Amino acid sequence: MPFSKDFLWGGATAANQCEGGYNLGGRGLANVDVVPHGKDRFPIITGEMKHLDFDDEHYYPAKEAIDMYHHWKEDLALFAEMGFKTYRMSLAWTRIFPKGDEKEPNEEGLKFYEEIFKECQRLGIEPLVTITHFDCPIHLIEEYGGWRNRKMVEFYENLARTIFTRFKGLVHYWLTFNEINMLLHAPFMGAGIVFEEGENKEQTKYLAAHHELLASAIATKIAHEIDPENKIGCMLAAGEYYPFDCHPDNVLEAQKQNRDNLFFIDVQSRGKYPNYLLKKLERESIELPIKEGDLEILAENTVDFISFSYYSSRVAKAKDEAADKSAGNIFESVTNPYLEASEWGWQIDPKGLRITMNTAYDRYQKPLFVVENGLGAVDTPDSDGFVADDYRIAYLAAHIEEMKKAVEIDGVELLGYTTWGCIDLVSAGTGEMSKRYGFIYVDRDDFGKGTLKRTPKKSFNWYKKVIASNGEDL
Ligand code: P53
Repeated sequence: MPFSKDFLWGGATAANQCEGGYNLGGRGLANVDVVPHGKDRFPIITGEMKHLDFDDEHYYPAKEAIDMYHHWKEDLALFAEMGFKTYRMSLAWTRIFPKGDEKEPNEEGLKFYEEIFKECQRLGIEPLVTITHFDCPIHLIEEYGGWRNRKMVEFYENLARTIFTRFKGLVHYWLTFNEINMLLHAPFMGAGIVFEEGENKEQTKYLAAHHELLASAIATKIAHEIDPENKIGCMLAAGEYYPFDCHPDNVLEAQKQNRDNLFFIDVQSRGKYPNYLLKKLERESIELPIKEGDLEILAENTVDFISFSYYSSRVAKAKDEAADKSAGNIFESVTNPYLEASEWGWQIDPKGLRITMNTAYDRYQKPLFVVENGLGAVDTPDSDGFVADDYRIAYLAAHIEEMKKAVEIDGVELLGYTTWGCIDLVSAGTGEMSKRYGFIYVDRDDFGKGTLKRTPKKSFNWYKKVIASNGEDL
């Protein structure tokens, strides 16, 4: 049997994409709340368009999302029915620190999560908690400029200490930043950054990167001090870059593009900036804001495990002006002619998961955790409201099959697997509800209409069987 008996099967969500209740329980406003659905979304999430409040012209899907704020008990019960061993979720920073720079936390926010964790404990579900999943308090953006400011490290430290103390014994698995490399591609989501005119954007991104890496290391230190049983992971938007072909220029280009993402977790896992990155920054006259003591903190507080999301592999080509680009993703990639694509143009490559796992394990020699994987698709319920999502089952089964090979044949250490959007939720990239990932259908459309009723899809029973058989019955 490839998977150990305590293998953590489950599903994953993020607060801003499912919770809603944006103005309830003393919660403050965050970047993720003010990101609308529609054509302005992209310029906003990439920090190119300043938009820090609501207006009447746009629809804001995160405000209510799927209203898990009021449905969490019912949703956890459904996860338990599938046999989840773990549930990956994130905390909304602004529920706990509404503005972000307060000294004392908002008790109502802490209480909200405490109840969820207690219910998880009762159901035998181990929470896997992302401390920040693309969220940053608006006040910290307006007042301090987001993660370009070193003060953010202190605010994050306060958040981390608060939650590790309060949730001691209830939570043991933590991720510091969701898809930390996303800050290079969507800096408003990844780091609360809105670019100013004439600003050196690359410089700003690496400034933010150093601050997040430092904050991540400090959080790791505190987590271990407060409870030696805490396990802390880094989190990467992964997906190996393949060379377009065997032309050495393309092989070199693929290596370069892989490094642009991997450098973050090189730091988090090995404890130092890799030389290839330092050389690149030197060439581009970009400075890292390293202060005395920073490098020691990074070196002494590396993560316990490596987690990542995997949706697709990517392709790199040295001279790619004329190349056919694969659509619909924040990450640019040349189209892979051997692969099919989802309705949103994300190419489907189960073997790429095995390849990505092997690269990560070879490089870090630490246990891995696949914390996101899934198919965003249009689901059409029949007259009874039932969705026969055989396409989703096929996608997941093929990926689990390859994951199994990585463990059984290649000997990769793997802690668990959580599918993305185990219940339908708002898409991070597009703000749509119609891009669905769940085992559970939620009656809500792209414009906020619907009853919010939850209905298990065909994949619900399928995943239940997968978990019950520990991955044997696919
Ligand atoms: P959506 C792009 C590429 C890889 C991962 O994405 C990404 C994105 C963002 O579009 O994000 C992760 O909802 C992220 C989740 C997100 C999920 O992938 O655009 O951690 O928040 O929902 C899927 O289809």
